[in-house]
Amino acid sequence: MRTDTPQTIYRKDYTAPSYLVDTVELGFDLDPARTVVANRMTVRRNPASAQREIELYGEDIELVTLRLNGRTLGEGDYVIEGTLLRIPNAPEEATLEIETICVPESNTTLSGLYTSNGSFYTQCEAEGFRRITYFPDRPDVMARFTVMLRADKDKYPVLLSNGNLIEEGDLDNGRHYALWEDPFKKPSYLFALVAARLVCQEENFELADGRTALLQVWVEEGNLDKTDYAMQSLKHSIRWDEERWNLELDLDRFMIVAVGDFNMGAMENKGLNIFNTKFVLANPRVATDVDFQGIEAVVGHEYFHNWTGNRVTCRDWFQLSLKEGLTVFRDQEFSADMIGTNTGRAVTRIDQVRTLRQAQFPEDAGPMAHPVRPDSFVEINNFYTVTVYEKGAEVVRMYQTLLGRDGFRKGMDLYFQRHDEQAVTCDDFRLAMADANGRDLTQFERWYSQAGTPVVQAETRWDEQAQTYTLRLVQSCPPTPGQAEKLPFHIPVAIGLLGRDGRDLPLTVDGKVHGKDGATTAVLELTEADQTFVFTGVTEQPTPSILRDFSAPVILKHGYSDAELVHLFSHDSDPVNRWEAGQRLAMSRLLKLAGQVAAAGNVVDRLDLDDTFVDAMRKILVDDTLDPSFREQALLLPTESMIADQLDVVDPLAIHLARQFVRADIGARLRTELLAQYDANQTPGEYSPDAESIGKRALKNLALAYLNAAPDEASLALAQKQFDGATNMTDRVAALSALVHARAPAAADALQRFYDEFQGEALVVDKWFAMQAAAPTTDVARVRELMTHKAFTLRNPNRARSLVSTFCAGNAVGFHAPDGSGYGFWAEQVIALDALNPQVASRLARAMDRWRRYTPDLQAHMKRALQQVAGQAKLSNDVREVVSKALAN
Ligand code: B3K
Ligand code: ZN
Repeated sequence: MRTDTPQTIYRKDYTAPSYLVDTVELGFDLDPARTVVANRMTVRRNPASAQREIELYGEDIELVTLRLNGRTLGEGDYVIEGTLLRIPNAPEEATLEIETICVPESNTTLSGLYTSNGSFYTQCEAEGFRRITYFPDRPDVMARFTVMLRADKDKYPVLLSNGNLIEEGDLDNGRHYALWEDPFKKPSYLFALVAARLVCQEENFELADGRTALLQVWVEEGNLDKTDYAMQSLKHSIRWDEERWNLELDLDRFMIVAVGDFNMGAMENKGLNIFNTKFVLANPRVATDVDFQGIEAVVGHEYFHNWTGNRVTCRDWFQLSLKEGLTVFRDQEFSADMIGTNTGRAVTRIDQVRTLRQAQFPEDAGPMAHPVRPDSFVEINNFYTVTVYEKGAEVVRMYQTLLGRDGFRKGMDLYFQRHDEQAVTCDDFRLAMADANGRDLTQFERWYSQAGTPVVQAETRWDEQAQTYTLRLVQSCPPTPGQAEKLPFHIPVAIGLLGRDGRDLPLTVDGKVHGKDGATTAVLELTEADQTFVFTGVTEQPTPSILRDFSAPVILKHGYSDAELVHLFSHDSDPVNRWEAGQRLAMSRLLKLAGQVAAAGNVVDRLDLDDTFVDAMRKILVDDTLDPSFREQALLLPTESMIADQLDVVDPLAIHLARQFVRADIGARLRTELLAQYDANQTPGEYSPDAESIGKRALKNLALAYLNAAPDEASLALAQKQFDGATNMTDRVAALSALVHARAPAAADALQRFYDEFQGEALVVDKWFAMQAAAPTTDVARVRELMTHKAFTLRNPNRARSLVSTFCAGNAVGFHAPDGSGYGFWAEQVIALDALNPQVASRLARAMDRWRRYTPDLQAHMKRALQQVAGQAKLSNDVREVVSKALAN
């Protein structure tokens, strides 16, 4: 917790490290109240640096001794300023021996070495290693690590660290030891240790080159019945990386450890991935389909980091997207390949587009907007964002769209060939792509340097006489903090033209014939601010399907008529744009209705939903030729946050009421069809998280939700019956949530029964809190009451998020109560959490990001709450950065 003025760090100020570290030997005497860390490292001057001082970082640790080449250094030999320890006049080469003490049991930040349920875990990315020992804790210093762990054998029977186990044995006083050695050099942020009472599921797995690797999934006793899916996902990940990228596991042993107290999803420490239990533990009884999918994606993601992140790492934290954007792209492709079918791939793509619109576009339009490769930060932990991750993945995807799959693969191969075991930059990646394909990707760099979501405006004209179709694309990008003017981006625009019969027309653009091999999508390259493309041989007035597969993270504007959208919604061969047409139809209705509700003073009165829209939805709903998973996506309305994003003045209640009206009206008018789909998409028999079953359950449960949006006795009974008879968590929570959202009289009883049955399962209790936090019937008073529940604690990130963050970020009606009580609650919780865990607090703080967009009354309340937090004398850099950027002009 700091009280000094936070410092801004700039990318342009990067300098090479003054000293390099060749080897590090760490010795840990683990004790929750007083852990002694002995660190011996060999360092040498970096020829690439003009700086002559050794620079080490340390935070919240007590320095006991510091020796240089055997000589103990005294006060005058080194300088400590804040977190920086400098040793001037250091020799070219040196052995440094440093002893420090830390207190894991009182480390509530969950960064560095901490205890969870009595056992030891670490989290070092981004700058947690300095909370363990003094070190040049920056990603461009890569060293070989050897780690000796010593701890009480009874309490901590399992001692793990990175790499290979070299030796283990017993010591005096009931203690034991384990010696680990990581054969690869790595930056300190990838260091990890675990000392715990755990059990594991393990397996020997044969790699492509014939070697076998030992795979282990470590969990607390009692959770061994929930490790199968993580293990299976790990094996699939290893195989996929071999087959798609020719990348092999480079270790003899690969471990995953699940821990209940964890700030984010998981961490890719070399050979010892540490995971939030949420992304490991699953069986049908406790985990939903979405949980299973999350596990596959995150296990994949962390495993894929072994090459994109670990073998090739980041030069500095501004380059974070080099590893995160690329690894998200890889995990997205993995998930899509695991499904295999075309629609399956498209459904994963639609999900990605929804995430961008739900979270990234708002970020890009708010006070925390930053480029994929930021230019500055106060606290790097604030930059593990949807922009760096998800928009970063879109940027990587655009290379593949521009270069083709083979071209992209060549670029990847060259990237590894050039940069294995190096710490590099986003530019290095871009250059590998360019060089491997003989392409100039200079302009493409702007995707890394310019923030904000580009807007592409499309105008079209068909000339019957000349049989030409002209497409004019005009791009612009709104200003973002620190960037008033933007230059044109290099945007791949995938396009197809639909004929009157709904089929794709053959394409000839600017003299180039596309689709020789039957493909009827062309990838246009928009590089100018205003550019025109001419299609020739167009014999009929087409309907344009622009930005197929969401070929770029932009906002596409085009004056589509309802008739054109219905045509696309019924026929587009590109499933993503087919879905998109439905979203456009829905959005125009939602915006109009929200306006009407607001004008009537937030009363839902005489609203009307047109037949065109309802009929279009009906047609998709009953179309058995379409996968249920696609139909479910097509029937999902844009979220309240996506609607808000379209408005200059946001009235959250009006949006909610309008959206509820549409849901209820669809529920009532499509009752027969929804019931039929409910019956047709049952998945009897043993639960399986395969894509087809997941799709069926999703459509069935969406039908249940629609039916209960305007509930009658029969729909409520259906939900109750599903709740009572559910054999898996997906169906159970869907039914419970239908009852809760319908304000069913039986909801309270169902919630209680749910809690009673699952109170021993922490992850299910999180769902129980989250479901209540998100219900529009839940107000601040109810949240406060839930906070007094014996199962609630702010100290566990998952639990704090399940109730407090879900309410603040996922319950617009309750949070934006007209009296400002939601904001007062927010301020209180941000402050309370900040004292415990700045990273979790700072995430919560972002719930107020877009406060300037709300109605004047709400804005005034929000500003007061922000000022209340900003006015705290003691605040972490994390929260300080977020609230001061929100308040800045
Ligand atoms: N690399 C970690 C995230 C670390 C977050 C530090 N605040 C997980 C991941 O992206 O795989
Ligand atoms: Zn990652």
